Amino acid sequence: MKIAVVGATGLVGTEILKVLAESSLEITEVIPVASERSLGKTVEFRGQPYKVCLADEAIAQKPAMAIFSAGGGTSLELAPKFAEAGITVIDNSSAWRMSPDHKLIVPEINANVLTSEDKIIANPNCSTIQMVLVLAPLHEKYQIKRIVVSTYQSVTGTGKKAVDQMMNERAGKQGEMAYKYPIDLNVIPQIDVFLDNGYTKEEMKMVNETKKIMGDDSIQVTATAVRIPVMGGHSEAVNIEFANDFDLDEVRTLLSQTKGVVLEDNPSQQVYPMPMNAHGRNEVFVGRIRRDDTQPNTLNLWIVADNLRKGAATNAVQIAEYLVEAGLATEAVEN
Ligand code: 2RA
Repeated sequence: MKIAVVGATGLVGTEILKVLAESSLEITEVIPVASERSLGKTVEFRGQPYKVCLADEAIAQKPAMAIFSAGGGTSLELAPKFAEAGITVIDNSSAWRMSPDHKLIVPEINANVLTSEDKIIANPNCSTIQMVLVLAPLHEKYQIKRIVVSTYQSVTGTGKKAVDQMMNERAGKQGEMAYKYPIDLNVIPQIDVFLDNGYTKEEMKMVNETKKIMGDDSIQVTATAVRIPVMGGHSEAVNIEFANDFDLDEVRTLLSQTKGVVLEDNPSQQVYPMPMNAHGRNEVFVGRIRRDDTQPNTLNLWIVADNLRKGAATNAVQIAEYLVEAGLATEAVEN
């Protein structure tokens, strides 16, 4: 099977190539796609160099699938072209996520809604994916009424320019700024642009995408998204009010049995999730599980995941694996 990676030279694109190399997909060739300014560059896949090409050349090679991580504008322009050629697109941008005609997928939760008609499939925002993976089994068991989440997000979520800004600041060097303010030794309570309601786009993604993935508009979500000078993963403090009461041991057991979730919850040994440990891992880590004593049926927990892995590349590759396993990419595979 041939697979295209659109935006192959970016931080997420590079991670997609790594995750693809580790995946169970039988890949005969990757087709790295980038903009004209990256032409001449090569990327590495399973030890082999592959020259980047433009979108039209990639479409002509008829890959089975294309994983996009090239921003919303590129996706709006190019994803339909790939789809029209029969190539299933898995898109990391926000372009299609809230479209009623497109599915928003976290494979462990809702891959079963996919059909062979779905030619552009949306990958959710990183901070949403890690939260819903932990909350979905709890919703099923106790029914979530309201979520209050505060995020502590890695600079890798912004991209290479932000990583460079932080490293330059640490080294005392001048350089290009990804953020309006210094990020090292600082905390910036703004991710993406502000909307009319006073929330940022990142915060509203968590609100709206959570309802769509969980298939339940009654879930109330309020979010504060914050950038911190960290690499390796996003962290989230989450307060969840349920309709029904829960037992803490039962919650721990449920989460320890949830696919893709790792329970790290042993306060007496100071064991809890941290981005330093989540870095490079495909799983979502949960700990600091405790009852919120200030109101009934309410739980606090702490969730960490590598935002470039499960928050982006891993989730996209898992969608691709599901499509192949479910026989939904069959036609394209035969191309
Ligand atoms: C961020 N959510 O961390 C974004 C990346 N998609 O800024």
